[in-house]
Amino acid sequence: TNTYEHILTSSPKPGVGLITLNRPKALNALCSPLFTELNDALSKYDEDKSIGAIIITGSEKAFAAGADIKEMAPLTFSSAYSNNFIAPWSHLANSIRKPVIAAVSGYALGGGCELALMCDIIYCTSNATFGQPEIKLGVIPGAGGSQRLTRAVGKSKAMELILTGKNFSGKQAGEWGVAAEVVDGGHAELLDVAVKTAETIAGHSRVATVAAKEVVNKSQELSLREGVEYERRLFHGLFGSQDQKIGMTAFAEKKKPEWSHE
Ligand code: CO8
Repeated sequence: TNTYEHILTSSPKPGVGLITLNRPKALNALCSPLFTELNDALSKYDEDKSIGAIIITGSEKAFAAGADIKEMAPLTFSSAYSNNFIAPWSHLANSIRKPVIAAVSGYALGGGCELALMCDIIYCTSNATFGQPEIKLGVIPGAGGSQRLTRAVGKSKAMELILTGKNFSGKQAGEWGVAAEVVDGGHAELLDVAVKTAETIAGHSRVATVAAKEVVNKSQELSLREGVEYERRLFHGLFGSQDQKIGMTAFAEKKKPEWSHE
């Protein structure tokens, strides 16, 4: 039901948009056409009023084995700089307002790891393989890895990972707080957990959900005092939504809220 070449889209449950990276011959290496499609699918789900949460996943073998090395190999500084190579990857982090869950099994290396780190919640299997191996290719992470991984695991571990290029396991990702949960089992079990969480999120008020994502993300950018003030302003703002009245009235009446998403 879609016209994409490198990704699949579906809705496994009401309110849930699932994007599956599907370039198996290259272990879902993130070539530019794949990213164009991913951005398009993300934008469509973000605009779709029936969708409340989005999942990005890959296959059992690979979430994504990185940016496409064969595409990058001949790049020059001038062309990378002039064409702002990799900049379109920021669409997910900068413009998508609904919550996005990464469900990672197999390889999440380089740009694949960075893609997962751009998502709001990461779930993985214990034998998922994360890493920033760019140093082994003579470059460095280019899609936010040095910043987001460092915020996720702290400076010393991030330095070690980025300077050695060594991988870390899904189990470690869980222990270090990179992943919210390490799911027992394989890709199917992982996807079940991701879909359940996405369903839970999609069952909440869309207005509140977008606000919640926005304020948590502000914690990564602002000082504590600015962040707390930002949160309070948005909290105040939500008293202007219909869903605040619906949610609090339903609680008092011991009913399930029927959100207007307004
Ligand atoms: N790009 C292009 N093709 C790839 C990539 C990739 N990242 N990863 C795998 N492939 C291809 C292989 O070339 C191979 O193709 P073919 O069959 O035509 O030879 C096919 O996928 C299957 O791969 P393997 O045969 O290598 O599979 P294995 O199971 O033996 O190994 C690995 C799996 C360990 C994942 C191995 O494929 C590998 O090491 N891949 C590269 C991992 C990597 O280095 N990723 C980081 C890339 S750099 C990056 O992401 C930078 C992101 C930010 C961009 C900033 C730029 C400025």
